[in-house]
Amino acid sequence: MKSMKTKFLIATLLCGAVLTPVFAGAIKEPGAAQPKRILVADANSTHHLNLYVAYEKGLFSKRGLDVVIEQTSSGVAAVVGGEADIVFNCPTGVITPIARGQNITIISQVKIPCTSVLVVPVNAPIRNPQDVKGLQIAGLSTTCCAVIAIRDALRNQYNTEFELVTLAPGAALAALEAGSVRGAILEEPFVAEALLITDAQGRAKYKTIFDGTSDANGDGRVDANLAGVNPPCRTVNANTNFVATRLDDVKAFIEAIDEANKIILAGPSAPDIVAIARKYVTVSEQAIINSNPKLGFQIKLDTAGLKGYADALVNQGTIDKNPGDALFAPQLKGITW
Ligand SMILES: [Ca+2]
Repeated sequence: MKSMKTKFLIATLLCGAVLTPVFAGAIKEPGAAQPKRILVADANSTHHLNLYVAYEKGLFSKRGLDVVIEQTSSGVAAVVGGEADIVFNCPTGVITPIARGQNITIISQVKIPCTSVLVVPVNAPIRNPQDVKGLQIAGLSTTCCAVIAIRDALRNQYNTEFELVTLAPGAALAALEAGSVRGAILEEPFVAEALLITDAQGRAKYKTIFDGTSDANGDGRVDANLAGVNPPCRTVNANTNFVATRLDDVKAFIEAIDEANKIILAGPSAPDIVAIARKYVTVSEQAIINSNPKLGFQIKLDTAGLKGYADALVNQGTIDKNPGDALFAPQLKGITW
């Protein structure tokens, strides 16, 4: 418990350290005459495709918003510090600063469900959840929603723990290929990318397990999804002062995202949508085509599911108390929750 807190603190400090130069040129001066500018701190992901579609198709600009998307891996810290206005992020990474009283709030869902699953070699000797005990498994971080959910389920339901090797998705795939990890918790489109990898005979090298659709032990029964049923994925999160002082712009931003959601859902693998995804994320075209239909974009917050993540963070000792409805911006009640 203590080590997790310490690790989080170190990560936060590191984020702060790399953050400054990224946003140094983008900090808005008080009273500067650009009331419609919204700075989004973003770490490229097809799970933020609605942001890119809204931007590329002019859905922000037609509402008079000047949205600027800055790439960074420390977007939550940027929003907490007020250097950026909005960040699309895994909710568990936002619940912690909210619980600590920092200046960030959840304003909208991005999508449901989380697409993260356990990917293993097709011949892996893993038939039941207990078989992952002690194995080295790659995952994004200890605060990734899927990693938390899967670890919680293994610990509580199967009295089993694996050894998490913290790796970004591309590195996790490489580690799987090198045989240095026995499995990886991946999300789309990296799951799709892994499933496209074949051996010299053209046979698939990897499969997904314990995902609610497959049967790892061959007993004829589909195995439960260790990450839960329809676990909520990313949320749109904003600086609390920004929401308080720019509510009309916040509402226009959410409206543009909602319009982008409808465009994507009407044709998730349409050529223009796939092209936008590939402009922001380095992944194969086929993986985008295969995975985009699994991305359930919606603005309505899964408040129960998100509060459930807060419970998991309390259980693992990351936060002291579940903020409950205080996770969500009160100004957006009746709109996104
Ligand atoms: Ca089974």
